[in-house]
Amino acid sequence: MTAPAFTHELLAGLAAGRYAAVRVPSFLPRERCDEVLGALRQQVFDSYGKARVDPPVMRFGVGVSDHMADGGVADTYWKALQGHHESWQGLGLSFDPFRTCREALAAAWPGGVAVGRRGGVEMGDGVAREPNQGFQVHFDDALREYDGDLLDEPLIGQFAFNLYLSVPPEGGETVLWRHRWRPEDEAHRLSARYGFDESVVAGAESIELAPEVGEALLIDPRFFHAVRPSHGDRRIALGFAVGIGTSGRLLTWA
Ligand SMILES: O=C(O)CCC(=O)C(=O)O
Ligand SMILES: [Fe+2]
Repeated sequence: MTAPAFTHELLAGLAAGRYAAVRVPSFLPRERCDEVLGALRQQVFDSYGKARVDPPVMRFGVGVSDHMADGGVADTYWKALQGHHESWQGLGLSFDPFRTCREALAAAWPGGVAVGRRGGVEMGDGVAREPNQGFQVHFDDALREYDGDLLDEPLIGQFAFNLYLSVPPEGGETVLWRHRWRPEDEAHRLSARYGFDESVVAGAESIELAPEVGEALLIDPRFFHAVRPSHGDRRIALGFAVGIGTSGRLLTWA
């Protein structure tokens, strides 16, 4: 579904499986995209843990996936988050882009939106990700990645939010398959990595989305998805995970 704004009906429809993806073109005005992108272009990006994320993906900010330990979250995450907030504040932006994104979701969701907490402490609010060589076929599901609940509040649904700031003239498509993880898919897992061989989605119906600058995209990341390699320019998106909590609130984390 492509729409001028996120609405309750669109988010509910995505959670229920009525829609594969919800896109809002021109979600962020061009001046604001340029402001964030201009600031990010001055920064040196880190890369995700190279053993797990190969081909490498660059990022600015801290994501919990690099700090998973024994089915939980390592102390290193909470320490790294301090640097994360300093780095983002250091960009000197005139607005908080993650807050802007949360507010747009809150306007579409009666229960409101908050940054999720674990052990009473706020999780990270989002990252800038740059998968120039693509993301392998994978799914994201906090219920499978962590023992018990990642957040203090259990989740009954999940979304992945992306806001595209720079897209390549060629490549960089997001591909989504009508296929959710099942045990036999493990045979297709690439060893020690987050991804799967593309044979895992063989025969499944798919949709390919070429992102545009300023567009926001919500998907249910429990469906297998991938990002194709980019050609000709950087592919930079702001992203965070969104859960539907049992209280009815949306809870974000990165
Ligand atoms: O960059 C994208 O379009 C999708 C990235 C992704 O894998 C996610 O948001 O879970
Ligand atoms: Fe993903």
